Amino acid sequence: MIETSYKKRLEQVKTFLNNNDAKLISHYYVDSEIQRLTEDTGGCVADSLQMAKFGTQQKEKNLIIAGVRFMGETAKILNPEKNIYVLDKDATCSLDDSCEVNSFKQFCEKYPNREIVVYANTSAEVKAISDWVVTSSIAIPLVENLASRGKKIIWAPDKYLGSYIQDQTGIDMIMWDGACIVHEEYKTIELKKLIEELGDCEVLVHPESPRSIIQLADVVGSTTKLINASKISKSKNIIVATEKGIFYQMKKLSPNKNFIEAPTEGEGATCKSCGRCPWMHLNTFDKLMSVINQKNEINLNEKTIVHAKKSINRMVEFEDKYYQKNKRAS
Ligand code: CIZ
Repeated sequence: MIETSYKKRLEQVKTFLNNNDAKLISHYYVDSEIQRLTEDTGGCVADSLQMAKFGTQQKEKNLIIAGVRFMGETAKILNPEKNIYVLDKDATCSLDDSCEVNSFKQFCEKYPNREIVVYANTSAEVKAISDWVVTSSIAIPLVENLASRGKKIIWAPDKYLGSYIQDQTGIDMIMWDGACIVHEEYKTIELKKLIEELGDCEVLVHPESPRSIIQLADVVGSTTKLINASKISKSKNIIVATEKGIFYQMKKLSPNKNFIEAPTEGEGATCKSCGRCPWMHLNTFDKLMSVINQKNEINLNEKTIVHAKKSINRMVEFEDKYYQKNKRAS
């Protein structure tokens, strides 16, 4: 029954995308049905950088981004000639929201001799006043490279990812005070108890989590790194501390493993947070089927695109060189 209704929806989406010269691109954190529809229509499910890169290689005029607003903006910055649509413009991100461009500009002006490095989870305007954009997949090598050249940095907006980068690279860092509302919820004592209870288990943690959670991890890394780690892990039980949309990819790769959410409910808590991003949840089938309209289109001014593109492209070039070098070395 479920498969029949999925097949029906898949046909509807295929027809819709064909009729509108459109491609669907989704993040690992959206609901499994949207991820599946994306894969089955020749789109791409990935992290924010790979989503944007995939967009640059498509012939379709319209790109539909299932994720949150900054992902749509990044797609627009890298594909200004295309029409970019998001399923819901209210799908934001607590990190992006914490870093309003004028306040951030004033903050940066206090430290004129520092490189400004911002996480991908920021607005196009914040990216436009920054020197570098990084995703969690490339943050450590890129910042290590800056440190080796004697640079000091301003980091925004995620204080937890920032302190993880600082711990790993030793770089001198001034930090913005932002956090992801999902990752901030993981509970240390409860995670320790769960690890003890399970015995044979592996703990995968995204570095947007607090340091005390990272300290309990077997693997720390970006969404892509955690998915790969879940695949090669020898453990039957995998505890995952990141948005649960990612379980879809992990289960697909390892159907016989148990994937367990890291606890978000503290001792004596009267309510439980769900380890789910409320904005990623806004990406639904119904919204997909009516996405192509002005209300959902991402528009950015040209100056913002030009400046933001410069700092994104610096990361992309760094990433390409970094992986080429490491492939040669391996
Ligand atoms: O850059 C991304 O897609 C995010 C938000 C996380 C990650 O680790 O990939």
